[in-house]
Amino acid sequence: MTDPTGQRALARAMEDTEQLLLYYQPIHCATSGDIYGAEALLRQRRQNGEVREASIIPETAEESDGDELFRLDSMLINRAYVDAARWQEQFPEVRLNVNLSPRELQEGNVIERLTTLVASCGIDHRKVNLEITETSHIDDPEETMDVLRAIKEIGVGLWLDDFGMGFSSLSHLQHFPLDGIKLPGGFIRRLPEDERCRAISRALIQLAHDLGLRVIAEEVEKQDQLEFLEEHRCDYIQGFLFSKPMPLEPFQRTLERS
Ligand code: G
Ligand code: MN
Repeated sequence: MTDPTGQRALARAMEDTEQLLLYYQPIHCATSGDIYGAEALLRQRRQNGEVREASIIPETAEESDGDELFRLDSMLINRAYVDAARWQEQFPEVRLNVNLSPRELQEGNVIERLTTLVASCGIDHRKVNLEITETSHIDDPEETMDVLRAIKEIGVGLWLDDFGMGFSSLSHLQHFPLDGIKLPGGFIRRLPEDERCRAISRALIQLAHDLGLRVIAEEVEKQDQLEFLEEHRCDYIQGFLFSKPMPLEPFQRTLERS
């Protein structure tokens, strides 16, 4: 359902460059603790100056017509690429993880747009991972597969976000040309005490590895969660235990210190 008030707020926010911000949350290698990359996360500055998650904006954008969503996605991916080009001058191996709206796979000309971005900021496609959340918009008709294959061909990494929640499908693991999956906070939160969360996390890590994929655990907050994930050979860790999302400059300082 469309929400005209939300859409107006989104349109206003997109015009005001101070209002929508990108924060970066480090993703650490589970074995060495080194920074593997960072996920670009959308934040919104409220009228009182406070910076918070921009929760209504992505939803509003998902519900609005394609153009608005693509404009928002383009703007954010564009900014993230420019930021990553800056840190990669000094730390070329530190990846950028960006979230791509799954609607782009069906309606947007993603490849052209990614290629244009690369030409404008000089970042290497192989240093970028696209995170895609499976929503009702993802099907696996040939069209989506063709786009995913083309994305892989230019060298960009493909990850399924929040795997196991919502519209996740094992057939996507079977057919999509993926590099990895992200284990959602919904399973991590109750580790290690909850038996079902233990079983699900363990099985998903094992399944991913058997398929030759890697795993990033999200929202890791506690030492005993980290220990469980290490024990089960999870590849990468993201979450407050290591660090909160932060603006570009503190992220660069974090890289310099690491
Ligand atoms: O798109 P994705 O599902 O990856 O978004 C992750 C969200 O989770 C971000 O909005 C981020 O601020 C939030 N987040 C990141 N780390 C933690 C954490 O350790 N705990 C909690 N509760 N939230 C987190
Ligand atoms: Mn994500």
